[in-house]
Amino acid sequence: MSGRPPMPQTPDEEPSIKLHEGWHCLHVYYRVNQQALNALSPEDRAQGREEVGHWLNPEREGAPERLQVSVTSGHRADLGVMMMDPDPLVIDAVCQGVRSSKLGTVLEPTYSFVSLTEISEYVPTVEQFSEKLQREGANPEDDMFKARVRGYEQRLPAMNKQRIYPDIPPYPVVCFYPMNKIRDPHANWYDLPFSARSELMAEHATSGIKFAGKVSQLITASTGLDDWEWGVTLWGRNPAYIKDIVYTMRFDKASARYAEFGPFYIGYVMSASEALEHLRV
Ligand code: 76R
Repeated sequence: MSGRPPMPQTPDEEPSIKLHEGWHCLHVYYRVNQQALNALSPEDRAQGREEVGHWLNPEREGAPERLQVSVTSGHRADLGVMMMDPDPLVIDAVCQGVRSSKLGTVLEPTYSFVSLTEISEYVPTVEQFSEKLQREGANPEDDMFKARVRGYEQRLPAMNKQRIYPDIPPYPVVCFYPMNKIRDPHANWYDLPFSARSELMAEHATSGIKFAGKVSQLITASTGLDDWEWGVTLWGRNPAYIKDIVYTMRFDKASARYAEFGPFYIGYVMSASEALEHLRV
């Protein structure tokens, strides 16, 4: 039994590639091919920069709802783009725009990750929040108890909106990695009852909240869409906080026992034109 009811589905619903709730999300990483860059005439290179600047401009008319560019450290990629939109083809159009530009041979995609925003089934409802306080010994007649429940009730809609229609925080560092919860015979997440998973996720959330104001996280779901179950996007006020939070969470049971991780991408946020300048394109 999961905590949240399934999304509304009606038998006469129109077929659509848009979601009932939430956004499509794509992380795509590019490497600069120096040979292809050397082969461009100065005119084509200038035109390519303009075209890519156009496609990767979040202010462009028709741009995805969210678009963030970063320069990636290490050999895996040079440039990262994260996009979110109700329409997956609006996101794909950016990829096709970059590919078909004069820089199309220069910017080689090296990695991508397809996912959807979601409200996790482990986000406590107001009732679950209130029950948890009572289990911890709070008295429901207390004014303090009532204030905490009311506070949660007031915060929850905005928190849920941020989970499915996220604003990107104004932090300079962005980290992305995919992850699974394992299904090993000795530790099978999917064999645990909801109550046990919920408890582990509550411990996980408590450890995450300690990084409020330093790290902001977005979990996007990818079962059926990509090779891993979730994408983890972390934005940091400083790269050290990214290291600290990921290390801290390794000790949470939900990660220590049940998580496995894919490749990590760490990048520094900038505009497309700043990124192309930095990459000497
Ligand atoms: O959304 C919420 O804030 C409610 C509590 C919460 C949920 C349900 C939460 C809090 N997370 C949730 C779900 Mn998380 N999270 C990760 C990673 O590196 C690792 O070990 C794990 C990668 C990080 C760094 C992180 C950070 N979280 C999830 C899920 C989905 C599970 C499912 O639905 O089955 C995954 C895969 C996952 C992984 N998490 C937080 C954080 C932080 C910083 C918080 C506190 C957020 C806050 O309230 O400020």
